[in-house]
Amino acid sequence: SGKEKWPRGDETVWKTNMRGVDADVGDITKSVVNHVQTSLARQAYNLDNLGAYQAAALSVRDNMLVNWNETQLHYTRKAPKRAYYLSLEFLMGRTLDNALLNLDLKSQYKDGINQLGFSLEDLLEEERDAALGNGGLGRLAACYLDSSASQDLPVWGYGLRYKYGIFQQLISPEGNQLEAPDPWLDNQNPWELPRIDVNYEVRFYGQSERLSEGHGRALWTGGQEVLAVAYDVMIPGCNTRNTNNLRLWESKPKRGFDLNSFNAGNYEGAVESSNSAAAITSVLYPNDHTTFGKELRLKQQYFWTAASLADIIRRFKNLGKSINEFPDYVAIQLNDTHPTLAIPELMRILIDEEDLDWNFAWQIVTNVFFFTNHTVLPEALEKWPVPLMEHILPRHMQIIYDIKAVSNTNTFAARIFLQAVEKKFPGDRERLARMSLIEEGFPKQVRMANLACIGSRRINGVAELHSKLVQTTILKDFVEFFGVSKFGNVTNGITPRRWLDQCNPELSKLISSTLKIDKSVWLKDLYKLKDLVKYAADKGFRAEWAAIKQRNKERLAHHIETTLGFTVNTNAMFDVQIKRLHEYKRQTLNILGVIHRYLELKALTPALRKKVNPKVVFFAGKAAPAFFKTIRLIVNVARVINADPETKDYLSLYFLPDYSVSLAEVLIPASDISQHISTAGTEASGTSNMKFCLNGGLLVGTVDGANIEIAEEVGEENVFFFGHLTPAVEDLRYQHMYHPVPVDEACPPLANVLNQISGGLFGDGGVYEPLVNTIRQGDYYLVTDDFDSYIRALAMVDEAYLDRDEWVKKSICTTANMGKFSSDRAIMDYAQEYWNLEPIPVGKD
Ligand code: CRA
Repeated sequence: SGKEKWPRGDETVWKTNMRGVDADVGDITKSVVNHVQTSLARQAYNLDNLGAYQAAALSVRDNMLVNWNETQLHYTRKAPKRAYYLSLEFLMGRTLDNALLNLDLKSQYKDGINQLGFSLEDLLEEERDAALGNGGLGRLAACYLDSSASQDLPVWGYGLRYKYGIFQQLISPEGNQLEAPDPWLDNQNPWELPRIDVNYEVRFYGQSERLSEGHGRALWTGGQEVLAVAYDVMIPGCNTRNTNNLRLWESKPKRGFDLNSFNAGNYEGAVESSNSAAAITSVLYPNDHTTFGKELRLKQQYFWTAASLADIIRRFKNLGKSINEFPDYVAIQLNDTHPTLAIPELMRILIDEEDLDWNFAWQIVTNVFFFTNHTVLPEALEKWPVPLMEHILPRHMQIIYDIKAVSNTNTFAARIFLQAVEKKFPGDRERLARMSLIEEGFPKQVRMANLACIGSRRINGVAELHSKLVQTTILKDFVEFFGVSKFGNVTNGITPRRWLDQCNPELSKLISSTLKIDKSVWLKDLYKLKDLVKYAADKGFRAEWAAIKQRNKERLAHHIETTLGFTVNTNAMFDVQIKRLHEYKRQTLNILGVIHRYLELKALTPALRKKVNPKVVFFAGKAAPAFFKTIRLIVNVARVINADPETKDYLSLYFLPDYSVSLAEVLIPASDISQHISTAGTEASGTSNMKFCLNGGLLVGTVDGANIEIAEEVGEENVFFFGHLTPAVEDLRYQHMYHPVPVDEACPPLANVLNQISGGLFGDGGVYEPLVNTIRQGDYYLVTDDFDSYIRALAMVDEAYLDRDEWVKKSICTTANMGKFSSDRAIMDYAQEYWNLEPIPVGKD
């Protein structure tokens, strides 16, 4: 078509019209009303909050789109190295408030929405959470996107557009968890841009025929082909025009339906294949720390990695570079082992489609990928049965066997193969078996962590202790083989935009006015909070600080009153544990502690009771079936103690159903104390611990995960540590196994609590026998061993809380020293130490 002139038509007409909504209120109301009339086809007289929210969201989206387009154009022109964050989960929560704050348009929209007769606060409540994740791993991915955009880094996320996110949790009156689907897209999602023009075909099943001897090309044909269609979600940076992209794939049938069946009158048969294609992205698996080896899950993983890689390669090819420069332009971060199939998939593309030599392809692959491990719990290490892999991905199974077994003496390639291991550790057969990509057994299984490890350039854990444990336990053999420099640590972080400015606006304002710097500065350089320390001595400042905490507690109480109908005592200390339920996180320890406190209160005289520090304990979190009983116990303990007239003013307990990002945003700023009480060595990092501390809540915790680094930063005197340390845990487990001591001897107060449960104080004791028995027998997570020290730590919390001045000082010093835990620091660490990425600010050159 020759040389076309771009833009077509009159360039100045284009240029003067290419802009977002102006920041003045008049322009904003005009744009919102315009969306009401045109995009929504509604009118002023029948507009409800939902409609007004949608129109406001579309108007804000217009603004983001201008920046988003400009950013993509800028990145294309500058052609920098880019990083791609592959995560099966992105727990984004709501977008409107975050977008308004990052774009610095909140006050203008507030006024504009007011002029139209609505309140922005109400509209914000209309938005449904994008809950495409289970917990920490998915929320971390969301924080990292915010930090990448805010620091002008050319990073895109790739994930799946699940039709149903994490299930909605309901709690029955008996205390059972009930699950309902989360049809989050039912109201339409103004934050996504369907890209019907961006789509790829992804193959499953079929046959793979080797075209040459050895490990050369193969031809993979037949089977099922499914279409991956892109949906883009804009990620606005804070105080910058850089707006990055999160690309989520939806599965669609390649052909709408089978015309032959349709013509033959078989209407159901005609849509069958289309249903199976659509099923791939229909639902997020609600598994946290477990794998269940489901065929559909494997299909999700491959569908997503194949589409993402095809897209990444297409973008790279547009640069006109040769394929051996791929690692100079592309870094791919594997968020846990879920995207590990990207490793054999890139091998397949390079060998079968680009016709590269095996070793050369492997060299490219091992320079592109980076792998983050998020847990050392064995039940979370992914393995796929070889027969299943062979069936669904026959070509990839060949490649995995090639990686495992290829006998090539090329020095680069050889060092990764079993022969090389054998050479380095001759005769060490057990080591060979441990390091193999294939675990022997019936059936044989592919070990995804080993594959991720062998195929990546660098590997990291998510907190100092965790990274050390990764290197000395699950990946020890690989450290000894590759050398320790391939392994690193990037301690997790959280975005202070959402987790301070957005969820705690009053505290944010107080910080800015006290430090006399604009929030856009300290929100992007969180170490600036350090200067707050000197105000801890200022009585007036402390009073303001405490008053904000009090108002946040009242905000939470109001939320609970309106949603659940309970009246919460806001004069009490608020003690919060919110996270997925899991045995290792020890919600049991917490609830047993609550019961212990209740029994102690009951034993006091009314006069003595009056001296007790009143406390309200909050729990929230979703559970897998194995942990339903813990919720049931919490709910039934709440039922009993909240109704006890003797004690209810001193101790009450709430289990808040359907924990979500949005609920966390109300709970976290309201906490006086929060609990992070995993058995030492089990919680890789934790990130809610950081959120509480950033909001001036103090921490009760074990010496585990990022708790340790938080204490290093804020000072151990401001943290309530308890429990056995990591090195003791193995020994204690060994003792339990070979020299068991009954709970009655090991810890009489705990035995008393367990007996009360079994005796029926909280309803039928038999219901709780399985739960109670995990502690009476085996006690793998050491509840008994840590109980006394836990109770003592809580007593110290009570004592510290009595001296309110000192408490507020601790609270201030905690917030002030949280600079390290900004996800900006974490993502910069990845950019510099792993990806080799530079910021590419838009509009600054
Ligand atoms: N559950 C860890 O357990 C960690 C996050 C993010 C987890 C947390 O301690 O903070 O990852 N691990 O790094 C995980 O998902 C598969 O492993 C988590 O979210």
